[in-house]
Amino acid sequence: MDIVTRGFSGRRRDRDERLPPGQTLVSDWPVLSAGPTPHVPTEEWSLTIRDETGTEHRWSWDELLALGVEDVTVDIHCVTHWSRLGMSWRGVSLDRLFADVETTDDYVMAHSYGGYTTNLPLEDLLDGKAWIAVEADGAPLTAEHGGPARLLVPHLYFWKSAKWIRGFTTMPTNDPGFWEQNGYHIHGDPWLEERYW
Ligand SMILES: Nc1nc2c(c(=O)[nH]1)N[C@H]1C(S)=C(S)[C@@H](COP(=O)(O)O)O[C@H]1N2
Ligand SMILES: [Mo]
Repeated sequence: MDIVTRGFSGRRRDRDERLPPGQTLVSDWPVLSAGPTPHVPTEEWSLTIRDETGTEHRWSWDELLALGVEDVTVDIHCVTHWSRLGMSWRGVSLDRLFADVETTDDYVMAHSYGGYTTNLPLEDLLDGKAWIAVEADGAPLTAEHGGPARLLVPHLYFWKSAKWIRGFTTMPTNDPGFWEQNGYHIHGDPWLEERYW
């Protein structure tokens, strides 16, 4: 990957303040996938939230977009020490999806096409903190970066941003997902360097 040294847009001090401890800026966008890339056509794609009663809330591709897309500019931080600042994304806020869901559970497991999982407290997904992203850098998400849609939770390390998202299951306890079972931190705040445990 290219490490940014000079000429990156933004004042150096501003960049430094936005870079969590132990992170290095990159100018390209590395691909990190634990397995093969699923290819899911949007006509076959759906997103499901399953709550503790077994009730399933489901959105087709068109239904997802009909909830309303928004543009966000955020920084992303990978636990393998690279960060990208000021990335532009387009997606649907998780607030819109969970508006319909009544749950007393405090946690969710995110599930992806292909089998990847990652766990999150519900409070890290709500109040404008997370999106189902469908575009990045002004173009539809490529399959390698999680298209047609991925979870985007920019305030946590990027392994929490599940590519090829297919849904969420609510959970009463914070059960570990794929990387969390393999030594990554249960929460993953880059400002606290919650990398491994
Ligand atoms: N489904 C799925 N989502 C995933 C991964 C994965 O292997 N499978 N890798 C995670 C990790 S470790 C990172 S750093 C980011 C990488 O996203 P990118 O390849 O778009 O940079 O996706 C995260 N989401
Ligand atoms: Mo990662």
